[in-house]
Amino acid sequence: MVSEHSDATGGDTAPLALKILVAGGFGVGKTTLVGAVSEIKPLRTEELLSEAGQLVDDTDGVDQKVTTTVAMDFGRITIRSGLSLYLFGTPGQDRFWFLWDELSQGALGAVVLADTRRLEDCFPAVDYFEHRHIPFVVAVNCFQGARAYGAEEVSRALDLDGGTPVVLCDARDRDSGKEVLIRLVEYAGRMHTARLLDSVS
Ligand SMILES: Nc1nc2c(ncn2[C@@H]2O[C@H](COP(=O)(O)OP(=O)(O)O)[C@@H](O)[C@H]2O)c(=O)[nH]1
Ligand SMILES: [Mg+2]
Repeated sequence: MVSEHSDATGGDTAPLALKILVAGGFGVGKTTLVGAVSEIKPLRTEELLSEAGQLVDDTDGVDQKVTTTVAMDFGRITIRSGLSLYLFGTPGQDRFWFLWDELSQGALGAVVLADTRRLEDCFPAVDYFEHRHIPFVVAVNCFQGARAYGAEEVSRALDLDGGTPVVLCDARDRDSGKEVLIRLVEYAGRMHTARLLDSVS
């Protein structure tokens, strides 16, 4: 967790900046989500899919996708006065797994984006955060043409631990993305508090 203590008066209003990861399969809308909610011009490291990459990157079911995020997306959003979130979109392809351990250092929690047409693509991200006890919410990006599933169905299909929130969203919509982030901050806050209480009891 990154926190700034720029308040010279030492009041209790020091701005808080929390680190959030945005994960999920290739083409699920991570770059779109970070771009939609970010107040700063999102930093992207998109590259045209090279011919070589096209042989490895599975673009089945991903419409008109010609770029891929090779390292990560970065953005910032102020949730309320004094509380900012720094968003790190993790690379979607398995060959970039090695970056995750670095990225997840100090993260409050994660958003796992899911597309119900290719739900299995988010299994690795779900496994990763479950194993490391990093709080996460699953955000179902409701693509046009995809059959609408309820949050309950998605939760069962992913075999999530009870309590892990599932939120339906539109990654292109700022308010929708912000709602996902607020759910995550609330949920992660509860999880961290519960762990803290456990550790002292
Ligand atoms: N129809 C629709 N298209 C979307 C949505 N989110 C993303 N896309 C498109 O899906 C493609 C993949 O999105 P992108 O954000 O690059 O995926 P990433 O690989 O997870 O970063 C892009 O062409 C987006 O414009 C959505 O909610 N609805
Ligand atoms: Mg991307």
